[in-house]
Amino acid sequence: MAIQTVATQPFDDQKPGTSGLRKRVSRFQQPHYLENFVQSILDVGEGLRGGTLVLGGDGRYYNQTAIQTILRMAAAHGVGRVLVGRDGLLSTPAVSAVIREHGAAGGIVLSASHNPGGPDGDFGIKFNTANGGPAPEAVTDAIYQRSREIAEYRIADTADIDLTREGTTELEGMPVEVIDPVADYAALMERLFDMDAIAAMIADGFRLRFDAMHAITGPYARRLLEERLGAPAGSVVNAEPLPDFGGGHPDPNLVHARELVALMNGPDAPDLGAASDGDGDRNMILGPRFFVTPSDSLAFLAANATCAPGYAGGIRGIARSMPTSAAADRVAEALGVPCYETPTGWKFFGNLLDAGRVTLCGEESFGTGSGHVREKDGLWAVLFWLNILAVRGRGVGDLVRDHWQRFGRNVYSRYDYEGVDAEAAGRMVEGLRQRLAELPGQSFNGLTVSAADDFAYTDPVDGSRTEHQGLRVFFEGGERLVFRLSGTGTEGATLRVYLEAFEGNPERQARPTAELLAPLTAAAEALAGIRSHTGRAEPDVIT
Ligand code: VG1
Ligand code: CO
Repeated sequence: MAIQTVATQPFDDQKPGTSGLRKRVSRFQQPHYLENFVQSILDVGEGLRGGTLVLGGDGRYYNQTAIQTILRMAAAHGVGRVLVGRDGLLSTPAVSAVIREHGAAGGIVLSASHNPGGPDGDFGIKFNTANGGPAPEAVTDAIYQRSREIAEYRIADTADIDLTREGTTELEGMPVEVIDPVADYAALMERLFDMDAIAAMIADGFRLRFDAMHAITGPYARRLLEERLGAPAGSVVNAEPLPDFGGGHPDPNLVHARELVALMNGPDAPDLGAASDGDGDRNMILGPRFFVTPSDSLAFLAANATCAPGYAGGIRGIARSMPTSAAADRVAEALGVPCYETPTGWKFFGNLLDAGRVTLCGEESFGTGSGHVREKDGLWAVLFWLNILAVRGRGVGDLVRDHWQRFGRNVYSRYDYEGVDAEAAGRMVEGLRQRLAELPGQSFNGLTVSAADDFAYTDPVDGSRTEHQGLRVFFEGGERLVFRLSGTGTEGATLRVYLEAFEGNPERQARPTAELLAPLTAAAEALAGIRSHTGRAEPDVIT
């Protein structure tokens, strides 16, 4: 047997964050770094020995090297078989779909998602369990513990496997099946949406633009939007996955999806604009001169879910991450279904979905999804929107404005201060945490605090407890501020400030977000002293 046992020493920084382990490529390239973490996953993941492992990534730099290493280690570990996407590609939602469709014990996704790629960019590894979802905290904690004590790993000493062609090869007795990365996912979408109605709308002249940002969703969007639904060639742009995402930042927001935003704000805007991120789980939805906030998108999909065949029977409930606006809560209340508030990160939705308590989930960070997989799903959200537009026959902006009239508008913005000094950011958040108890009754820029806390969550299904998930400050007028530090960055700290106010007056609802939030923005500065702590006058990204 060509299995080698290699002596190694633990690294002390292999603690997974909000979504997997993310580091600079150069860190992953250090001898044994990748192998240590992969061995820790293999040791902790249940049912992998003798079971099926799904493997793929977003095509970023180091994807190809890492895939070959993981295949060799899986063989050495005694994994039963590996399903790997052709060319080593699989989007995050596709990994989830394949795990579920093929009864796999788990999956490994190679991606740092919305973080930039390339030799000087970031790389990442996520582990998903048998339900298709991100490993819950108990599992990621166990992986981290394992990484702290690892002394050796095992790897097959074999040549690279050809991943360019579909079919099965053996690696030290372990079958490696190279699969079409799109097929299972596309079949799932066919079951959920009225593709013929969408195709008819497109044939009728409805125009769309999908920006894949040179990341993983290109092949999926081409297959579904252009080939299946008949959108003209060129409707999907930047469709070729590139190792460095063409030098861009594969984050579908108003700053990084610049070209798309300019098109949608211009005179010849198509009817729908959309973009997705590095690994295909995020989505941004735009109408002509209209940006749909992800929080509103979740609420809108919930209110209109029965338009799509896959949700014709209605939804069981909604879950949203804490920083996400309460727009979805209003819809849940109107529908008479529960709405859960979870910590940031998709891993907290898995139990609620598995228990059948919710159908739709969402985050303010351009993430929406449902029980069809256990991940957020960018292209799914776009198809859902298209299905609703096909049924309702009106424009994006009109429909959202109608939604606000009916439910009121949760005016919302997120400010990101990226790459700030980690100690300064930590001091700011810690200082605020110390003051939480004394805030109620105090006023900032004329807004009086009604309550403040450090968000903690007890999972209603398994009782697990998660603490310190963001500082919440509520005001008497219904406004809310949230402060938290990102768990996905790799350089310094990213401070996120989430601002939310409620506007029930239809006359004022269409006013610009920044104008409606101006008093709260000033209150945030007065309360937290963001400028003096971070040295930043303005955030890097406003969503
Ligand atoms: C961010 C988002 C969070 C999302 C996570 C992973 O985390 O805020 O909502 O689940 O990224 O998304 P953080 O800790 O940086 O705020 V993805 O598409 O980058 O895997
Ligand atoms: Co992502």
